Amino acid sequence: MKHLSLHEPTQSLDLASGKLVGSEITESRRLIQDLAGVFADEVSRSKMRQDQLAYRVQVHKPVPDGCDGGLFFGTSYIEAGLVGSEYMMTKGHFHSRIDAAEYYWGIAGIGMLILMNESGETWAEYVRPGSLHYIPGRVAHRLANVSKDTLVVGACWPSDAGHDYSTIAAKGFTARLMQINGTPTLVDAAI
Ligand code: S6P
Ligand code: ZN
Repeated sequence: MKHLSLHEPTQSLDLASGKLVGSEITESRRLIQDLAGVFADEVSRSKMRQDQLAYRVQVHKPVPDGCDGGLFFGTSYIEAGLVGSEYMMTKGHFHSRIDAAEYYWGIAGIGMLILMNESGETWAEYVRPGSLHYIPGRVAHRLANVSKDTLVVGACWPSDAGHDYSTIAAKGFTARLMQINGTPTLVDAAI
């Protein structure tokens, strides 16, 4: 009987760290060994410690994957560092329901949100604590850490969005975020 009852929430979000605690929260990890073929310099990646953490993602899933009308809420933690000259980054994806949009916001560290439309145009925007990013449908997205601290980014997306990793695995993004003379620079991937 819920009528007139008062409840404590069953999960919490630490606003400073992005940490999610409570029920229905999962955490997944991507190690360097999980990112074969993701970076331009595969030789450098293969020489790194393969069990090194690249990034982890906490997600609050109050409804099942694919549920129509629900929302998921997550925090991504991307480690600092370079693979060759390329900043540590997520795999990146389109959503399987390609029209599904997503919000990102910066919590800690400094990074770049790398975006690519279906025509293959790639651009990026800085992610800083407090920055807010609307990712429209039909735009692939990945996060790169350009700071010396862990990049922490919040996200909210539809529970029926899904992840299409295969398009990126096959074609990649058309530009890569490289450290050139100490500065993040988007470089045409074809060059
Ligand atoms: C989900 C959302 C994020 C990413 C996370 C890891 O739609 O965009 O939670 O899943 O940043 O990136 P990726 O590309 O490995 O899923
Ligand atoms: Zn997404």
